[in-house]
Amino acid sequence: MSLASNLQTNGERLWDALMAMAKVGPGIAGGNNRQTLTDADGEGRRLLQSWAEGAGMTMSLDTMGNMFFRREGAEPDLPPVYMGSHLDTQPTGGKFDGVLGVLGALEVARTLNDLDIRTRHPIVVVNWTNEEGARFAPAMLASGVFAGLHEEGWAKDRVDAAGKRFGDELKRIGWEGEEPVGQDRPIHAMFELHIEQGPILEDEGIDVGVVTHGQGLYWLEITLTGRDTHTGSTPMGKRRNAGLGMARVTEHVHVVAMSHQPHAVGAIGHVEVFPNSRNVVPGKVVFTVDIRSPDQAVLDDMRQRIEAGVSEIAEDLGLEAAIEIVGHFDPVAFDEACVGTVRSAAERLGYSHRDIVSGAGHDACWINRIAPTAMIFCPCVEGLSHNEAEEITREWAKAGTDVLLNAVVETAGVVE
Ligand code: HGY
Ligand code: MN
Ligand code: MN
Repeated sequence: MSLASNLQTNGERLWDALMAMAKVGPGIAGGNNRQTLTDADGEGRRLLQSWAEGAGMTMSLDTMGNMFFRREGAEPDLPPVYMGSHLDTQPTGGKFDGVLGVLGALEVARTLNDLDIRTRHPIVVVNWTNEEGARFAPAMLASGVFAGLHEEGWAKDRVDAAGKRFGDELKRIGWEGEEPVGQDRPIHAMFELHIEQGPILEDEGIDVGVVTHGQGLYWLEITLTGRDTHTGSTPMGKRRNAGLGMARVTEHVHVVAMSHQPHAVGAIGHVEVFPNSRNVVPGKVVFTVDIRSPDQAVLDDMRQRIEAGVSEIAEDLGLEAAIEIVGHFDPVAFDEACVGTVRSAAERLGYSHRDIVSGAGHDACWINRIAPTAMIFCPCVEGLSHNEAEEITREWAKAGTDVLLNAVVETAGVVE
Protein backbone atom coordinates (compact mmCIF):
# COMPACT_ATOMS: atom_id res chain seq x y z
CA MET A 1 0.00 0.00 0.00
CA SER A 2 1.62 3.21 -1.09
CA LEU A 3 1.60 6.05 1.36
CA ALA A 4 0.26 8.25 -1.40
CA SER A 5 -3.05 6.43 -1.19
CA ASN A 6 -5.69 8.36 0.68
CA LEU A 7 -6.71 6.31 3.65
CA GLN A 8 -10.22 7.07 4.83
CA THR A 9 -11.82 6.53 8.22
CA ASN A 10 -15.35 5.33 8.92
CA GLY A 11 -17.27 8.58 9.47
CA GLU A 12 -20.45 6.85 10.62
CA ARG A 13 -18.66 4.79 13.28
CA LEU A 14 -16.86 7.94 14.46
CA TRP A 15 -20.11 9.89 14.74
CA ASP A 16 -21.81 7.04 16.60
CA ALA A 17 -18.96 7.03 19.12
CA LEU A 18 -19.20 10.81 19.56
CA MET A 19 -22.95 10.61 20.16
CA ALA A 20 -22.56 7.70 22.60
CA MET A 21 -19.91 9.58 24.61
CA ALA A 22 -22.15 12.68 24.56
CA LYS A 23 -24.69 10.72 26.65
CA VAL A 24 -22.14 10.45 29.49
CA GLY A 25 -22.35 13.43 31.85
CA PRO A 26 -25.09 15.28 29.93
CA GLY A 27 -25.50 19.05 30.39
CA ILE A 28 -28.84 20.83 30.79
CA ALA A 29 -28.99 22.29 27.27
CA GLY A 30 -27.83 19.52 24.94
CA GLY A 31 -24.11 19.65 25.72
CA ASN A 32 -22.01 18.05 28.43
CA ASN A 33 -21.06 18.56 32.06
CA ARG A 34 -18.41 15.83 32.39
CA GLN A 35 -15.95 17.71 34.56
CA THR A 36 -12.66 16.11 35.42
CA LEU A 37 -12.58 13.48 38.20
CA THR A 38 -16.35 13.46 38.62
CA ASP A 39 -18.30 10.20 38.46
CA ALA A 40 -19.27 11.13 34.91
CA ASP A 41 -15.59 11.44 33.99
CA GLY A 42 -15.06 7.97 35.44
CA GLU A 43 -17.94 6.63 33.34
CA GLY A 44 -16.55 8.21 30.18
CA ARG A 45 -13.13 6.72 30.92
CA ARG A 46 -14.65 3.23 31.29
CA LEU A 47 -16.51 3.62 28.00
CA LEU A 48 -13.30 4.65 26.20
CA GLN A 49 -11.43 1.75 27.81
CA SER A 50 -14.06 -0.75 26.63
CA TRP A 51 -13.92 0.56 23.07
CA ALA A 52 -10.13 0.76 22.90
CA GLU A 53 -9.60 -2.71 24.39
CA GLY A 54 -12.30 -3.93 22.04
CA ALA A 55 -10.06 -2.66 19.23
CA GLY A 56 -7.22 -4.82 20.56
CA MET A 57 -5.26 -2.09 22.34
CA THR A 58 -3.75 -2.45 25.80
CA MET A 59 -4.22 0.26 28.44
CA SER A 60 -1.62 1.85 30.70
CA LEU A 61 -2.59 4.35 33.38
CA ASP A 62 -0.19 6.75 35.05
CA THR A 63 -0.28 8.38 38.49
CA MET A 64 -2.07 11.45 37.12
CA GLY A 65 -4.79 9.33 35.55
CA ASN A 66 -3.54 9.84 32.00
CA MET A 67 -4.82 6.93 29.90
CA PHE A 68 -2.62 5.38 27.18
CA PHE A 69 -3.89 2.72 24.75
CA ARG A 70 -1.15 1.00 22.76
CA ARG A 71 -1.53 -0.60 19.32
CA GLU A 72 1.62 -2.65 18.82
CA GLY A 73 3.96 -1.88 15.95
CA ALA A 74 6.11 -4.20 13.87
CA GLU A 75 9.11 -2.77 15.74
CA PRO A 76 7.94 -2.61 19.37
CA ASP A 77 11.15 -0.97 20.61
CA LEU A 78 10.60 2.12 18.48
CA PRO A 79 9.05 5.11 20.32
CA PRO A 80 5.32 5.24 19.60
CA VAL A 81 3.39 7.85 17.66
CA TYR A 82 0.79 9.39 19.98
CA MET A 83 -2.59 10.85 19.11
CA GLY A 84 -5.36 12.02 21.41
CA SER A 85 -6.75 14.86 23.50
CA HIS A 86 -9.11 15.04 26.53
CA LEU A 87 -12.54 13.74 27.59
CA ASP A 88 -13.17 16.19 30.43
CA THR A 89 -15.52 19.09 29.67
CA GLN A 90 -16.43 22.53 30.94
CA PRO A 91 -19.45 22.68 33.30
CA THR A 92 -21.49 23.94 30.33
CA GLY A 93 -19.34 22.30 27.69
CA GLY A 94 -19.97 20.98 24.22
CA LYS A 95 -19.96 17.41 22.88
CA PHE A 96 -16.81 17.81 20.77
CA ASP A 97 -14.16 19.91 22.60
CA GLY A 98 -11.41 17.38 23.34
CA VAL A 99 -13.70 14.42 22.68
CA LEU A 100 -13.22 14.61 18.92
CA GLY A 101 -9.48 14.25 19.43
CA VAL A 102 -9.78 11.18 21.64
CA LEU A 103 -12.49 9.41 19.63
CA GLY A 104 -10.91 10.46 16.33
CA ALA A 105 -7.74 8.71 17.52
CA LEU A 106 -9.80 5.63 18.44
CA GLU A 107 -11.33 5.71 14.95
CA VAL A 108 -7.83 5.80 13.41
CA ALA A 109 -6.91 2.66 15.36
CA ARG A 110 -10.15 0.95 14.34
CA THR A 111 -9.52 1.85 10.68
CA LEU A 112 -5.98 0.48 10.82
CA ASN A 113 -7.50 -2.76 12.09
CA ASP A 114 -10.08 -2.78 9.29
CA LEU A 115 -7.35 -2.25 6.69
CA ASP A 116 -5.03 -4.70 8.45
CA ILE A 117 -2.25 -2.12 8.39
CA ARG A 118 0.84 -2.76 10.52
CA THR A 119 2.82 0.33 11.36
CA ARG A 120 6.56 0.23 12.12
CA HIS A 121 6.29 2.42 15.22
CA PRO A 122 3.68 1.46 17.80
CA ILE A 123 0.72 3.82 18.06
CA VAL A 124 -0.77 5.15 21.31
CA VAL A 125 -4.19 6.74 21.85
CA VAL A 126 -4.12 9.12 24.84
CA ASN A 127 -6.72 10.76 27.09
CA TRP A 128 -5.04 13.50 29.17
CA THR A 129 -6.55 14.21 32.60
CA ASN A 130 -7.95 17.66 33.39
CA GLU A 131 -7.23 19.57 30.20
CA GLU A 132 -9.94 22.13 30.92
CA GLY A 133 -8.76 23.42 34.28
CA ALA A 134 -12.37 24.40 35.02
CA ARG A 135 -12.64 22.40 38.25
CA PHE A 136 -8.95 22.29 39.16
CA ALA A 137 -6.77 25.12 37.83
CA PRO A 138 -4.60 25.33 35.81
CA ALA A 139 -5.69 23.96 32.45
CA MET A 140 -3.68 21.14 30.82
CA LEU A 141 -2.69 20.05 34.32
CA ALA A 142 -1.84 16.37 33.77
CA SER A 143 -0.12 16.84 30.42
CA GLY A 144 1.82 19.63 32.14
CA VAL A 145 3.01 17.22 34.85
CA PHE A 146 3.82 14.65 32.15
CA ALA A 147 5.91 17.22 30.26
CA GLY A 148 7.72 18.29 33.45
CA LEU A 149 6.13 21.76 33.77
CA HIS A 150 4.35 21.00 37.07
CA GLU A 151 5.46 18.95 40.04
CA GLU A 152 3.08 15.99 40.67
CA GLY A 153 2.56 16.74 44.39
CA TRP A 154 1.64 20.35 43.66
CA ALA A 155 -0.81 19.19 40.98
CA LYS A 156 -2.44 16.68 43.32
CA ASP A 157 -2.86 19.37 45.97
CA ARG A 158 -4.96 21.57 43.67
CA VAL A 159 -8.43 22.03 45.12
CA ASP A 160 -11.80 22.76 43.56
CA ALA A 161 -14.38 25.35 44.71
CA ALA A 162 -15.72 22.86 47.27
CA GLY A 163 -12.21 22.34 48.69
CA LYS A 164 -11.86 18.82 47.26
CA ARG A 165 -8.28 17.83 46.42
CA PHE A 166 -7.32 16.62 42.92
CA GLY A 167 -5.38 13.63 44.30
CA ASP A 168 -8.27 12.53 46.51
CA GLU A 169 -10.81 12.82 43.70
CA LEU A 170 -8.59 10.86 41.30
CA LYS A 171 -8.41 8.06 43.91
CA ARG A 172 -12.13 8.30 44.62
CA ILE A 173 -13.14 7.63 41.01
CA GLY A 174 -10.61 4.79 40.86
CA TRP A 175 -8.43 6.15 38.06
CA GLU A 176 -5.07 6.72 39.74
CA GLY A 177 -2.62 4.45 37.94
CA GLU A 178 0.66 2.86 38.98
CA GLU A 179 2.89 4.10 36.15
CA PRO A 180 5.01 7.06 37.30
CA VAL A 181 3.83 10.04 35.24
CA GLY A 182 6.18 11.09 32.43
CA GLN A 183 8.84 8.49 33.08
CA ASP A 184 9.99 5.91 30.49
CA ARG A 185 7.34 6.89 28.01
CA PRO A 186 9.19 8.17 24.93
CA ILE A 187 7.12 9.87 22.24
CA HIS A 188 8.21 9.76 18.59
CA ALA A 189 5.61 12.42 17.69
CA MET A 190 2.14 13.47 18.82
CA PHE A 191 -0.84 14.67 16.79
CA GLU A 192 -3.93 16.25 18.39
CA LEU A 193 -7.17 16.64 16.45
CA HIS A 194 -9.40 19.34 17.97
CA ILE A 195 -12.28 21.60 17.02
CA GLU A 196 -11.13 25.14 16.19
CA GLN A 197 -13.30 26.79 18.86
CA GLY A 198 -13.26 29.92 16.71
CA PRO A 199 -15.03 31.11 13.52
CA ILE A 200 -12.20 31.30 10.95
CA LEU A 201 -12.47 27.92 9.19
CA GLU A 202 -16.26 28.01 8.91
CA ASP A 203 -16.28 31.67 7.76
CA GLU A 204 -13.77 30.84 5.00
CA GLY A 205 -15.46 27.56 4.03
CA ILE A 206 -12.33 25.55 4.84
CA ASP A 207 -12.40 21.89 5.96
CA VAL A 208 -9.10 21.54 7.86
CA GLY A 209 -6.93 23.82 10.00
CA VAL A 210 -3.17 23.18 9.91
CA VAL A 211 -2.20 24.54 13.32
CA THR A 212 1.22 26.21 13.19
CA HIS A 213 1.19 28.05 16.54
CA GLY A 214 -0.71 28.33 19.81
CA GLN A 215 -1.38 31.54 21.78
CA GLY A 216 0.45 32.16 25.01
CA LEU A 217 -1.69 32.59 28.11
CA TYR A 218 -1.78 34.02 31.63
CA TRP A 219 -4.42 33.24 34.26
CA LEU A 220 -4.00 35.91 36.97
CA GLU A 221 -6.03 35.12 40.08
CA ILE A 222 -6.75 38.43 41.78
CA THR A 223 -8.03 38.89 45.34
CA LEU A 224 -9.35 42.34 46.29
CA THR A 225 -10.11 42.86 49.98
CA GLY A 226 -12.13 45.77 51.38
CA ARG A 227 -14.74 45.53 54.13
CA ASP A 228 -18.21 43.97 54.36
CA THR A 229 -20.66 46.73 55.28
CA HIS A 230 -24.39 47.42 55.14
CA THR A 231 -25.54 48.49 51.66
CA GLY A 232 -28.18 50.76 53.17
CA SER A 233 -26.66 52.53 56.12
CA THR A 234 -23.01 52.90 55.03
CA PRO A 235 -22.33 56.31 53.41
CA MET A 236 -20.77 55.97 49.91
CA GLY A 237 -17.59 57.75 51.02
CA LYS A 238 -17.05 55.25 53.82
CA ARG A 239 -17.12 52.10 51.73
CA ARG A 240 -14.25 49.83 50.72
CA ASN A 241 -16.12 48.08 47.95
CA ALA A 242 -14.25 45.09 46.52
CA GLY A 243 -17.02 44.53 44.00
CA LEU A 244 -16.47 48.00 42.54
CA GLY A 245 -12.77 47.23 42.34
CA MET A 246 -13.47 44.07 40.33
CA ALA A 247 -15.74 45.98 37.97
CA ARG A 248 -13.00 48.54 37.27
CA VAL A 249 -10.40 45.81 36.73
CA THR A 250 -12.81 44.07 34.31
CA GLU A 251 -13.05 47.24 32.22
CA HIS A 252 -9.27 47.77 32.43
CA VAL A 253 -8.57 44.21 31.14
CA HIS A 254 -10.89 44.87 28.19
CA VAL A 255 -9.22 48.21 27.35
CA VAL A 256 -5.73 46.67 27.51
CA ALA A 257 -6.71 43.75 25.23
CA MET A 258 -8.44 46.08 22.77
CA SER A 259 -5.27 48.18 22.55
CA HIS A 260 -3.48 45.20 20.95
CA GLN A 261 -5.99 44.10 18.33
CA PRO A 262 -6.17 41.79 16.44
CA HIS A 263 -3.60 39.71 18.29
CA ALA A 264 -4.82 39.80 21.88
CA VAL A 265 -7.78 38.67 23.97
CA GLY A 266 -8.72 39.27 27.60
CA ALA A 267 -11.68 38.50 29.85
CA ILE A 268 -12.73 37.51 33.36
CA GLY A 269 -14.82 34.34 33.46
CA HIS A 270 -14.43 33.22 37.07
CA VAL A 271 -15.67 35.41 39.94
CA GLU A 272 -16.32 34.64 43.62
CA VAL A 273 -17.96 37.45 45.64
CA PHE A 274 -17.94 37.36 49.45
CA PRO A 275 -20.24 37.28 51.30
CA ASN A 276 -22.40 37.43 48.14
CA SER A 277 -25.40 38.77 50.02
CA ARG A 278 -27.82 41.24 48.47
CA ASN A 279 -27.51 43.81 51.25
CA VAL A 280 -23.79 43.60 52.01
CA VAL A 281 -21.15 45.66 50.20
CA PRO A 282 -18.70 42.91 49.13
CA GLY A 283 -15.66 42.91 51.37
CA LYS A 284 -13.77 40.44 49.19
CA VAL A 285 -13.78 39.35 45.56
CA VAL A 286 -11.61 36.61 44.01
CA PHE A 287 -11.51 36.50 40.21
CA THR A 288 -9.33 35.19 37.37
CA VAL A 289 -8.09 37.31 34.46
CA ASP A 290 -7.54 35.25 31.27
CA ILE A 291 -5.26 37.09 28.79
CA ARG A 292 -3.75 35.57 25.63
CA SER A 293 -1.69 36.48 22.59
CA PRO A 294 0.44 34.68 19.99
CA ASP A 295 3.02 37.45 20.53
CA GLN A 296 5.19 37.17 23.65
CA ALA A 297 5.83 40.93 23.86
CA VAL A 298 2.09 41.68 23.67
CA LEU A 299 1.34 39.09 26.34
CA ASP A 300 3.98 40.53 28.67
CA ASP A 301 2.78 44.10 28.07
CA MET A 302 -0.81 43.13 28.88
CA ARG A 303 0.25 41.40 32.09
CA GLN A 304 2.38 44.35 33.19
CA ARG A 305 -0.35 46.95 32.48
CA ILE A 306 -3.05 44.89 34.17
CA GLU A 307 -0.96 44.34 37.31
CA ALA A 308 -0.20 48.07 37.46
CA GLY A 309 -3.87 48.88 36.94
CA VAL A 310 -4.93 46.56 39.77
CA SER A 311 -2.61 48.39 42.17
CA GLU A 312 -3.93 51.81 41.15
CA ILE A 313 -7.58 50.77 41.38
CA ALA A 314 -7.03 49.10 44.77
CA GLU A 315 -5.28 52.19 46.14
CA ASP A 316 -8.02 54.49 44.85
CA LEU A 317 -10.73 52.40 46.58
CA GLY A 318 -8.84 51.60 49.79
CA LEU A 319 -8.57 47.90 48.95
CA GLU A 320 -5.79 45.38 49.43
CA ALA A 321 -4.81 43.53 46.27
CA ALA A 322 -3.08 40.16 45.80
CA ILE A 323 -2.23 38.61 42.42
CA GLU A 324 -1.29 34.94 41.89
CA ILE A 325 -0.36 33.45 38.53
CA VAL A 326 -2.45 30.24 38.40
CA GLY A 327 -1.86 29.45 34.75
CA HIS A 328 0.78 30.34 32.22
CA PHE A 329 2.43 29.16 29.04
CA ASP A 330 4.37 31.07 26.40
CA PRO A 331 3.26 31.17 22.75
CA VAL A 332 3.92 27.82 21.06
CA ALA A 333 5.40 27.07 17.61
CA PHE A 334 4.51 23.48 16.68
CA ASP A 335 7.04 21.14 15.06
CA GLU A 336 7.55 22.17 11.43
CA ALA A 337 7.98 18.62 10.14
CA CYS A 338 4.80 17.41 11.86
CA VAL A 339 2.93 20.49 10.66
CA GLY A 340 4.13 19.71 7.14
CA THR A 341 2.89 16.14 7.47
CA VAL A 342 -0.55 17.43 8.45
CA ARG A 343 -0.59 19.88 5.55
CA SER A 344 0.47 17.25 2.97
CA ALA A 345 -2.09 14.77 4.31
CA ALA A 346 -4.89 17.34 3.86
CA GLU A 347 -3.50 18.11 0.39
CA ARG A 348 -3.43 14.44 -0.66
CA LEU A 349 -6.93 13.89 0.64
CA GLY A 350 -8.20 16.86 -1.33
CA TYR A 351 -9.49 18.75 1.71
CA SER A 352 -9.38 22.55 1.66
CA HIS A 353 -7.01 23.68 4.38
CA ARG A 354 -5.18 26.73 5.75
CA ASP A 355 -2.58 27.46 8.35
CA ILE A 356 -4.06 28.75 11.60
CA VAL A 357 -3.03 29.83 15.11
CA SER A 358 -4.81 28.18 18.01
CA GLY A 359 -6.67 30.63 20.25
CA ALA A 360 -7.24 27.96 22.89
CA GLY A 361 -4.65 26.09 24.90
CA HIS A 362 -4.27 22.35 24.38
CA ASP A 363 -2.35 19.41 25.81
CA ALA A 364 -0.36 19.48 22.58
CA CYS A 365 1.08 22.86 23.70
CA TRP A 366 2.83 21.12 26.58
CA ILE A 367 3.77 17.90 24.76
CA ASN A 368 5.37 20.02 22.02
CA ARG A 369 8.06 20.88 24.55
CA ILE A 370 9.22 17.26 24.87
CA ALA A 371 8.39 15.72 21.47
CA PRO A 372 7.59 16.82 17.90
CA THR A 373 3.90 17.76 17.97
CA ALA A 374 1.26 19.22 15.68
CA MET A 375 -2.49 19.81 15.70
CA ILE A 376 -5.33 19.43 13.24
CA PHE A 377 -8.43 21.64 13.48
CA CYS A 378 -11.93 21.00 12.26
CA PRO A 379 -14.38 23.88 11.94
CA CYS A 380 -17.19 24.40 14.43
CA VAL A 381 -20.55 26.07 13.86
CA GLU A 382 -20.35 29.85 14.44
CA GLY A 383 -16.97 29.19 16.06
CA LEU A 384 -18.89 28.48 19.27
CA SER A 385 -17.27 26.43 22.04
CA HIS A 386 -17.30 26.25 25.85
CA ASN A 387 -21.04 26.41 25.30
CA GLU A 388 -23.52 23.53 25.29
CA ALA A 389 -24.65 24.53 21.79
CA GLU A 390 -21.20 23.65 20.35
CA GLU A 391 -21.72 21.85 17.03
CA ILE A 392 -19.69 20.35 14.18
CA THR A 393 -20.80 18.47 11.07
CA ARG A 394 -20.18 14.79 10.36
CA GLU A 395 -18.22 15.82 7.29
CA TRP A 396 -15.90 18.10 9.26
CA ALA A 397 -15.34 15.39 11.90
CA LYS A 398 -14.46 12.82 9.22
CA ALA A 399 -12.18 15.19 7.29
CA GLY A 400 -10.12 15.97 10.40
CA THR A 401 -9.94 12.31 11.34
CA ASP A 402 -8.89 11.28 7.83
CA VAL A 403 -6.04 13.82 8.06
CA LEU A 404 -5.11 12.44 11.50
CA LEU A 405 -5.05 8.88 10.09
CA ASN A 406 -2.81 9.78 7.16
CA ALA A 407 -0.46 11.96 9.23
CA VAL A 408 -0.05 9.23 11.86
CA VAL A 409 0.49 6.46 9.28
CA GLU A 410 3.06 8.54 7.42
CA THR A 411 4.91 9.29 10.69
CA ALA A 412 4.69 5.74 12.07
CA GLY A 413 5.67 4.09 8.80
CA VAL A 414 3.96 1.04 7.33
CA VAL A 415 5.25 -2.51 7.03
CA GLU A 416 4.63 -3.62 3.43
O1 HGY B 1 -8.42 27.37 28.24
C1 HGY B 1 -8.24 26.78 27.18
O2 HGY B 1 -7.81 27.37 26.20
C2 HGY B 1 -8.57 25.32 27.04
O3 HGY B 1 -9.91 25.21 26.66
N1 HGY B 1 -8.35 24.60 28.28
MN1 MN C 1 -10.09 21.27 24.47
MN1 MN D 1 -11.97 23.49 26.33
